[in-house]
Amino acid sequence: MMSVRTRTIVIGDIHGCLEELQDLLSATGAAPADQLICVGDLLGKGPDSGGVLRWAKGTPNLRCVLGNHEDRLLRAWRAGKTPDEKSSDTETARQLGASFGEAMQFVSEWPLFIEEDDFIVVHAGLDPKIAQLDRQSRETLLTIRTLQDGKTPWYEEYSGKKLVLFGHWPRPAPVRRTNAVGLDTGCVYGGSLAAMILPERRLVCVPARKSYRTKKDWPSELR
Ligand SMILES: [Mn+2]
Repeated sequence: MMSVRTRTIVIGDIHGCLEELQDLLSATGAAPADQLICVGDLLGKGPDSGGVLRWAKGTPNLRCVLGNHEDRLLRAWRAGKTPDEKSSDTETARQLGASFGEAMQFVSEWPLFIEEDDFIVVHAGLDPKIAQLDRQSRETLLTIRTLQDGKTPWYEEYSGKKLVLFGHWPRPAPVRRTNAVGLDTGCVYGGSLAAMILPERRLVCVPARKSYRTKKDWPSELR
């Protein structure tokens, strides 16, 4: 009998792009036997955060790490406020509608990282000077892009053996290094939605149907 090895499909920042998510699941041939992991920022900025959240809740083979957008929504929810810090959060809450509280309850269970024998999934990245994952600060895990010089990407100094899969920093193409893979390819800005299939490390990207943000909101990396 042939042994069937479980695949893990790690998915980049979805930001409410439900149609592209469905395209990506088709392109990867995702099946219930696969383990799915999202790098966080499933919600916010994009067209259908409610639909993406319903998909997440209804997908038992999925795990998610927390993204900074979910974290900001959670903080507002815990403070008993409708998010108003940024207009895109207000729009996200509107898309979630009556299920906002239920959504936040669900998201509040997401961890800051997932560590397996041969990989780590985290939203933004790691401080390369700190070897232990559980000693990384919440702020770092959710938001790091560069080191303190403001220009060196954190992963250029990361020397760990374990592969880190991350999102948070939209780029025209995935960041692909021996021990770090960046999967935010700016779908919500009209780029693409990326996934990496493990253990073979195959990248799959599907193009965005359109840009869901006006050009003035685009990060400089995508202009
Ligand atoms: Mn992010």
